[in-house]
Amino acid sequence: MDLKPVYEAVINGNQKVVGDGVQAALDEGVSPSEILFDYLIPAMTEVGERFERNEFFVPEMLIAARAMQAGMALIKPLLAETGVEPIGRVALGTVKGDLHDIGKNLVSMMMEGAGFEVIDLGVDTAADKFVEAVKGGVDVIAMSALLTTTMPSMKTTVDALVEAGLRDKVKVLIGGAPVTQAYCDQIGADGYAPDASSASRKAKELLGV
Ligand code: B1M
Repeated sequence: MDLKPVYEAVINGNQKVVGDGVQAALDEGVSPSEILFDYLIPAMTEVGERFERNEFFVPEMLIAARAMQAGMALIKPLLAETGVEPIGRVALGTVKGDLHDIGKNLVSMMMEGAGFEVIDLGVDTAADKFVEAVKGGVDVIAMSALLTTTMPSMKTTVDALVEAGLRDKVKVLIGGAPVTQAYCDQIGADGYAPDASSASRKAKELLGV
């Protein structure tokens, strides 16, 4: 079955074509993992690359991510049944004191689009919540901050991981408008990404997947 229209529809943000196309493919017996790994994920990868080339902007990326979710909603329960493993588990949150979540949600969508399982800890996420997530078995802690006043919470989390003896069990990825590579180096995080698309790429790089 030709699923190129589904691929194109994710890029163009056409939720209905994605939903109908994925359902038709499933009805014809195409495997959920083939739909995910050969069409949905490559389409979101293309969206990310267009964003990085300044051909797409935040609205296009949001619309594409929503279209992808229409397909994901149909295949996710089936993937769980067939035991397809995610490429990694990420606990993502906006840091303590910070309520901005638009960028974080974009990061979540791009990471899911890349094949990660994302545990969204929400906004105003204190260090102990991240520590608990690591105890629960995530591979990456991903923190977003939009305020210069909340950036220090990232260091608080890194310090809390050290204190809990868990620092070497997890990769720490940070981002958000005021965050920089220099800040990442300063607080001992593992990686910094300037935007949602590069965040999923960086997470893959950190895990070597
Ligand atoms: Co706020 N706010 N805000 N705000 N707000 C900013 C951030 C600000 C720059 C506006 C300004 O003054 N020019 C300023 C921060 C100044 C500073 O600290 N340097 C500011 C302020 C001061 C405040 C309040 C303190 C205002 C007040 O109450 N006096 C207050 C704080 C509330 C709190 O958090 N405790 C506040 C409140 C709010 C609203 C609630 C009204 C609303 C948030 C709604 C929401 O998120 N649900 C809001 C908004 C919308 C903004 C602006 C206008 C837009 C932010 C946004 O969503 N951008 C913003 C000004 C601006 O940016 N023009 C502003 C779009 C989003 C896609 O970009 O989040 O940067 P962004 O995410 C990017 C990258 O940063 C990156 O990927 C995304 C794109 O690909 N990224 C990551 C983000 N997280 C990442 C994590 C990663 C990797 C990449 O790895 C883990």
